[in-house]
Amino acid sequence: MSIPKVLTIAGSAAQGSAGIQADLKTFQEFNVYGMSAVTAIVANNKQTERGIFTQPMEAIEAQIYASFEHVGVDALKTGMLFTEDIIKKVAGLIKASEVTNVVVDPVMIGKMGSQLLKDEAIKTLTQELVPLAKVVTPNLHEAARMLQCEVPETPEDMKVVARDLYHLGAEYVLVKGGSLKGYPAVDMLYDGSSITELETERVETIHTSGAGCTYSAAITAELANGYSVEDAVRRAKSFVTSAIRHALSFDRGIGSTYHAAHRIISD
Ligand code: PXL
Repeated sequence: MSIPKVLTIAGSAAQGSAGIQADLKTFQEFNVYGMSAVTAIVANNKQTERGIFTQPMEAIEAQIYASFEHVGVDALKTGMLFTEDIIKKVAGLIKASEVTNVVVDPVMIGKMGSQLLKDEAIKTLTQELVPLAKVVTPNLHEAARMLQCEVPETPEDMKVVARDLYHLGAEYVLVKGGSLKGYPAVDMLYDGSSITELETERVETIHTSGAGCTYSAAITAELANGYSVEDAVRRAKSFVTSAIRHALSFDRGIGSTYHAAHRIISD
């Protein structure tokens, strides 16, 4: 038998809630075959001095080739890429691959405050990678950094940034309003002609680690499963909303979105 094949090119989040770990858990829930290329390992802790370990370029490239050569890729997403050099390498490999189901999650800062993209790399991300995307999925802070503008504070501001981001060359822009204070959890999907507003109730929780990774991984999986971008985004939002509503707490700090929530718990 055969199921759709999906690759994530992202960081490994050792604590399990975000990055590659969130992506693979999400892929499993959507019944797609998950593969990974680890760009960096994020393992912040109090015992060792360093917590972020960029992988050698040769290793990143080898992982991507391995997934293409052994399996094939119907859809892929990018997450934490960290440096200009990695972005350039990944963009070159995506271009050469002819994969069109490409989701770019412009990951910049982790929920615990780790810097996951170097400041000087934002320009390379917007100029070289975003134009290859079918969907780019910034949160409010990332959208503002990409456009060098103020962080959107209202749904109307979000529509403006969605339209501005479209000029960077992605086919669809999804601006995520998860951190929009005083409003429901509203996201704006723009396809170059119309804006679709996707709204769910705001879940009051601090345990949202991995929400962005999970959302973009779910979109990627559903594109591989043959859904249109709009349907893939709607289905992914419903999935991530359940994962946030039933988030896992570890009795210390920010807990994790729960990837099996939609399957285990009926709302
Ligand atoms: O949630 C953003 C994110 C993405 N990728 C990796 C991370 C994190 C947050 O910690 O560690 C690898």
